[in-house]
Amino acid sequence: MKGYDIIGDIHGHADELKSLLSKLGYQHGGQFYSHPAGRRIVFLGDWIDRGPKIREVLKIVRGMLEGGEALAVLGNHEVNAMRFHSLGSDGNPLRPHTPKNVKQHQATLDQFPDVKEWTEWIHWFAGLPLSLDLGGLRAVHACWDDEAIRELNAIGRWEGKVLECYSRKGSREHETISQVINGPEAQLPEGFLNGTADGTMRSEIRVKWWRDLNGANCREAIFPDDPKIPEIPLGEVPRTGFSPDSPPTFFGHYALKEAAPARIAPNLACLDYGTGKGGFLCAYRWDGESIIDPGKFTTSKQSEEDV
Ligand SMILES: [Mn+2]
Repeated sequence: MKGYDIIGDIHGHADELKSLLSKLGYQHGGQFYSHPAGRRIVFLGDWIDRGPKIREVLKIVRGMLEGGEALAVLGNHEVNAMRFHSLGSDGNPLRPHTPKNVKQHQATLDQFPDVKEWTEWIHWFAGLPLSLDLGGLRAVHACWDDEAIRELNAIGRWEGKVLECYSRKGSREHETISQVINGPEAQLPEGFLNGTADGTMRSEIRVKWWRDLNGANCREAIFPDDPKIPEIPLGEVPRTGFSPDSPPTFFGHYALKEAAPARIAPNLACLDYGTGKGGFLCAYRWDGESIIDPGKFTTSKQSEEDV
């Protein structure tokens, strides 16, 4: 079996991506990166926004996909971009151009002043999946939920009104797609707010969707861990659907702050260590094992800090 190297959120950090690819043994053959032993990359989405070299990241990812050297799932940032640049039946953008939404997308808007070029990238996003089940290995941007993944297959890609339906909270499309690309969230009780990494205050928390959250309090449920969150009961327990006997499952999205990568469970690892937020890019080198090996993470960090 040929191995896969799974890479977490990149957010426009092409230099870190190139350094990670070369550490993993990939070489640029003129058109795209490939591995001499036939290994392939699985990209976990969130290639755009924030960083300085978004076009270069997209070209590397797309080149490898089109060359057959990689597979990929979309992240919430790509899906948000599709909505930002699409109009609904009422003539308004599916993702409203509020100051908060513009700010989140600003680096991409600045780096792609040519609407025609950007529209072409959006069309490319629309052809990519939201989850991958390769048998011995699964990949998703934020959350693996067996039922949501089944439902995704029934909903299909973005043909017809899927993107517009997804933009309506409460719709079947929103419940399903958001579960997979944003992950489940829980409401904090009245009066509590949660300060996120980008400085906004939210009344929701992201949760540990791989465990049974019945009976858990907010401190136990929140992911990543945050000692500032009080040990108050979870209001409504968010929907989850990760089987403990799943094959190795990899996700990104959560911008972990740990200094070194680690698995969450023998069959589960998050590969987003906050590139561009003071963190680093992270990959896992998978060779068919059913137990994630803590020694097989590779990062974009310089050698003395290597794991
Ligand atoms: Mn994300």
